[in-house]
Amino acid sequence: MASVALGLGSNIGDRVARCRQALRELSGVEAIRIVRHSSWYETRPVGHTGQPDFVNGAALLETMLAPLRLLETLKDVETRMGRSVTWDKGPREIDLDLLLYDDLVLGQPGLDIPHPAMAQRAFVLVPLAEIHPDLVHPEHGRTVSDLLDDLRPVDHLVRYHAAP
Ligand code: PH2
Ligand code: MG
Ligand code: MG
Repeated sequence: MASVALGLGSNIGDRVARCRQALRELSGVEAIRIVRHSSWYETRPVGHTGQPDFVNGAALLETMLAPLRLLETLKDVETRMGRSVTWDKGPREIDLDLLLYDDLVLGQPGLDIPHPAMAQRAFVLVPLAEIHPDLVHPEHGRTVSDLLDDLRPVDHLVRYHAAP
């Protein structure tokens, strides 16, 4: 059984409903258990700023699926939920990102674990710190809470409030 941190995001349509729906879909998968999830945070887009605000959250899962199988399952749910192709890092109905998988460090085409740049993204770290502040990033050897503290003075790009 592996412990997984998942990042969720949406910036098209009813964003909170889509994130909740994604968790329902995942909990319907036999080999996945949702342990807990964060509040939903409204965040300004990072990167391509000319797109709608996101709702972001994080969840902890337990799974019997190997990393690549889990990735396929996440893609399946994204597709089933009608994710359309816009442009790279552009607006999306739902984005399910595999952030951490136990303490695995893996780099292969199409799958990097830990998720690249998660340590620099407050829209990932704030929700993750809410549900598991002591989780250790295996490359940085630092907890989510410490990574977030490192980020705070420089990150002015994202604003947060727990979405209703
Ligand atoms: N995802 C991106 C690019 N930019 N910005 C915010 N606030 N939230 C996201 O989930 C996000 C983003 C690409 O996956
Ligand atoms: Mg993403
Ligand atoms: Mg993604």
